Amino acid sequence: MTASYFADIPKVEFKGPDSEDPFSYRYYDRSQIVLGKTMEEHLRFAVCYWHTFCWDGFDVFGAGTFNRPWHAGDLDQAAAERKLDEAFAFFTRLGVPYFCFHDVDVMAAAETPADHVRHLSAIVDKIADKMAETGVNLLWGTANVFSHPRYMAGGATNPDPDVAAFAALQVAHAMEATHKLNGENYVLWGGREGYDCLLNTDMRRELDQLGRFLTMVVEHKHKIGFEGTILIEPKPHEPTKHQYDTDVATVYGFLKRYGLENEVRVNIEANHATLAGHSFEHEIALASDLGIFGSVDMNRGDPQNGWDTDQFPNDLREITLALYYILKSGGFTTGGFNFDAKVRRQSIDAEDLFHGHIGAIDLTARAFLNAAAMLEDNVISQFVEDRYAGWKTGIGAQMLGRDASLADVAAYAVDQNIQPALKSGRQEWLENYLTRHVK
Ligand code: XUL
Ligand code: CO
Repeated sequence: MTASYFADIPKVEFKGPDSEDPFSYRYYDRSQIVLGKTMEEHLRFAVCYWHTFCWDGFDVFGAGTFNRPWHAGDLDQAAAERKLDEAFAFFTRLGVPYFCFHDVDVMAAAETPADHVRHLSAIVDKIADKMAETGVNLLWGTANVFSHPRYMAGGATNPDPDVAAFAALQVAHAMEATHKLNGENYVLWGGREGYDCLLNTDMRRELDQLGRFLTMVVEHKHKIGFEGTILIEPKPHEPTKHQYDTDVATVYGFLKRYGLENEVRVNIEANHATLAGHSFEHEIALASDLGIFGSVDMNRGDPQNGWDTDQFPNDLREITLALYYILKSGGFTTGGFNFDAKVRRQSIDAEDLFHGHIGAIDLTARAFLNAAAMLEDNVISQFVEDRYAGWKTGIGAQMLGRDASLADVAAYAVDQNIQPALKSGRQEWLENYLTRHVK
């Protein structure tokens, strides 16, 4: 057995905020108790397989730059196993409790349906052994129904039902693999479920195909006894011009239309939120208000670029706000923080993969501590509570309780000769409060 690609990297341990060691955590102390639970239990960090172990650094203008040993040659079972060994060497050195994968990330390449099933099942047994050996668990599994050329016009929304059938095969088997590996969630990201050109697209039909497909996925989950959460990951575009699962609000409307709002939640990705023209915290807060908050893909975009750059997060203020709304909603249940992030194409060394993850883990832990302090002193919640206090009694309560019609409310306004007083929204004061907590 050859030495691990990561052999020179030490196990990353917590050494406190003053540590000068780049391979240490300064804030992520997994056993520290905060708000009644350990940091590890709150944050539930996961490494994604695809960016870290599958991508070789290629971009649309140039070939791969990384030269990882497991990328040499065909992606057969031996290469898939080498990649698996290295992935678990990475997870354990980093000290994360979870990982996430797409079917095709982990298995030997397959072209036919029968080979797909065989190759996936061959690697799932090996993954199970690795998980048992290391104690690293599966946060979520998913199927890649967007990369293969057959999916160029979509998976479930394809004009050709045989392509949808191939997608069904992949999703059924990826969900069964997730179930077998005790995964806590199953994710659906519809990268090509959308359109490039409206002129060749029957949108009504495609939405019905997608609704039916998702219903079958939910039925299959119950049939096989998978108790994890099904998550849709919204994104507005890229690779398609328009993606149907645009953002949290759109996904909620879609789920309601097909009667699935109690069955499916969302996996919110920071860079997808910003591509949709929202802040990361907006998407989190809305999902939690709608009762569909599930999990998070951590990363960031580039403010000057209009695509999904999937960089590791490094903005403490942004992530503190995200953590605040996650904690306010009660925190994760089956979800967690998956780093759907990749090092830059010039960051070619093994250690670069560590720097990316260590920085992001520490940033998230630090943001979590900030957010926990904000939650404990209750200033924002109290301010918001007071701001809407009028709705608890009088005409506000009558409107909400449906005791008053529009005409009743109009009559009240005249009878009482109401003169609503202007009240400051205190935005700057609240922003200053947040700034004080970003530390
Ligand atoms: C693509 C993306 C995916 C999903 C899983 O933008 O985020 O990697 O997270 O398919
Ligand atoms: Co993602």
